[in-house]
Amino acid sequence: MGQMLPLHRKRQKRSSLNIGSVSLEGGGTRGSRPFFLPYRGRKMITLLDYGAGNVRSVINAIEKLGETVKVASRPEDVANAEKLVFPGVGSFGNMMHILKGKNYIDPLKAFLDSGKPFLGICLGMQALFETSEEAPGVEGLGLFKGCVKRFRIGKSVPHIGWNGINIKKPSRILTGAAGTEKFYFVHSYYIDPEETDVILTTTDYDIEFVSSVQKGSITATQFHPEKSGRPGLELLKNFIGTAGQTSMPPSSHTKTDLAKRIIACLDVRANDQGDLVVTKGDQYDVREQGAVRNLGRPVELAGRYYAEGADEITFLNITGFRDFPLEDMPMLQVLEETSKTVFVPLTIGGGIRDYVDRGGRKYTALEVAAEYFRSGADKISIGSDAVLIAERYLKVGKKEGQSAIEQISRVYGNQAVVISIDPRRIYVISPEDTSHPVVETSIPGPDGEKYCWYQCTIKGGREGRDIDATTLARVCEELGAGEILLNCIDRDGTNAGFDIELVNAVKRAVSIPVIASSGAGCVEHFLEVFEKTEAEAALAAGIFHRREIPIAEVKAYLDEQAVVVRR
Ligand code: 1PR
Repeated sequence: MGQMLPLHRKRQKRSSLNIGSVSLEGGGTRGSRPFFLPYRGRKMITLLDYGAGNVRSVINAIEKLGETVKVASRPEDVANAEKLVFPGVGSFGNMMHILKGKNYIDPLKAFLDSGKPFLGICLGMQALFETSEEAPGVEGLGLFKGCVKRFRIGKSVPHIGWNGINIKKPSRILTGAAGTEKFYFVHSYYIDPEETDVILTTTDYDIEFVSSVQKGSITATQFHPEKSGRPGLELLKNFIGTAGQTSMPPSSHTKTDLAKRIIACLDVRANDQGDLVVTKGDQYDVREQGAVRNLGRPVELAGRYYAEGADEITFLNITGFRDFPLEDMPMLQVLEETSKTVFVPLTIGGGIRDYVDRGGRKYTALEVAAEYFRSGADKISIGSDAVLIAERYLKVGKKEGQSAIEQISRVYGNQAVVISIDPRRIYVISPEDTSHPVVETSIPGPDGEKYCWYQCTIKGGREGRDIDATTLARVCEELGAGEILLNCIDRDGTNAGFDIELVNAVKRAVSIPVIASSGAGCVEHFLEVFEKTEAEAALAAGIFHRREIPIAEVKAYLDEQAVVVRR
């Protein structure tokens, strides 16, 4: 677990596909003012990477601010650091196990005692506490008294998305902040400090939990500044620099709300000319007059959506089910390039499963995922393989611990594993006509059928399987998935609105967040999905690619209708 997988050392071959060049300032400018000027003469930032996740984004964010990052590869690097950033990823037990195994514990404790600047992010903050419910019996660094607890709340867990902060004391790290910004969170556990004077901010998600702490030169946040767009980069800038006084931002929430996320999705594949393009299907058919629809270049489009306010960007390699994603690596390049300039979460899907290459070398899904995380992905999404995994689980009747879902979630955490479901409606006259759970539908079938079940498909909708979407979602949650990306073949590309009945059926089956996808055609469709379902996010592709409705307009409309969004 958490081992440095050998694959990345072998990555020399670059893609022969043209991914398009980029020069992006997405999110990096407001008006004409470039807000990230290089910080000269600063002390180099040391980043502790214990090899279990996406630290690329933190490095990219710091480099975007003009600073140089040295990645600690030995305990001495931590001991000699001037400023240390510790982005934790994965699980508490795994993290402490690796830190111990690599002899980082003592130098880390010494650094924390030294009075030199330290920034812990997410698990890197939880590590500072004594214990965690995530790994009973495993000792944390114990700098702060208190423990890390699991959310036991009436809302979906993990807590994923953009939420605000209630600021509890003055600090330098929030210099320049208005106090009303939202930051990106993704976690199932939260800290419970015994000493209340260390609390810098709290956040509300059914309960009020501590979302950052500060003591002397030590700052640590549950949210991810490197994934929080402009306010996150401002916070990192304050950590890196020395400017700014200890002060309170002009305003602060008294109670915060998790925003409904608007996600832009880029279905990516090679066209007949060998260019990697963003395409878009109508009910998964991406060809128009025989040619693959070309709606733009992946990196450029991702940059545009970041600048326009997308809360998250999803790339789906739609031919991943038949190609080996690591043989020719265009998607890895797309991720690497995108994550240099796009500071919101990136999800990548397509082809995440075990492989045997032409030379007979075996690759596990975990290795494929590891390569994506190293290239800048925050979450991976599993489509076809999840269906086969669930079918096997139902057949065997127990967890075997070997599936892609189990392996990847064990190393990278549940929140990093998204299940992309591609269902289509199968109409029946009565519930007795099928063994699958049915929905009584307000949209009758072609022969007036009043019931339907949602059949899962694999290979981009080409093959229907004998399992329904609600069962798939439930089983995948049990195996360790942290989120569901719920497509709908019937609605994909139709502009007819989300399939509300489908979203409700799946949402009822799971306690993890659900992203409603497919069919968005106007701003009212986003309102409908948030009013009529409990979906945490809505994803769209066609309307954004074709510039029919900008993301900002969707958000402005939702805001007017009192739906909480990040603006
Ligand atoms: O099966 O693990 O290799 O993953 C393949 C992934 O590629 C799956 O997540 C699957 O959903 C996706 N995929 C495969 N073939 C297609 C296709 O279109 N031919 N795209 C495809 C799925 C659906 C959505 C789309 C929304 C919103 N795309 O992601 O973006 O439906 O569209 P809209 O707003 O225009 O209606 P694996």
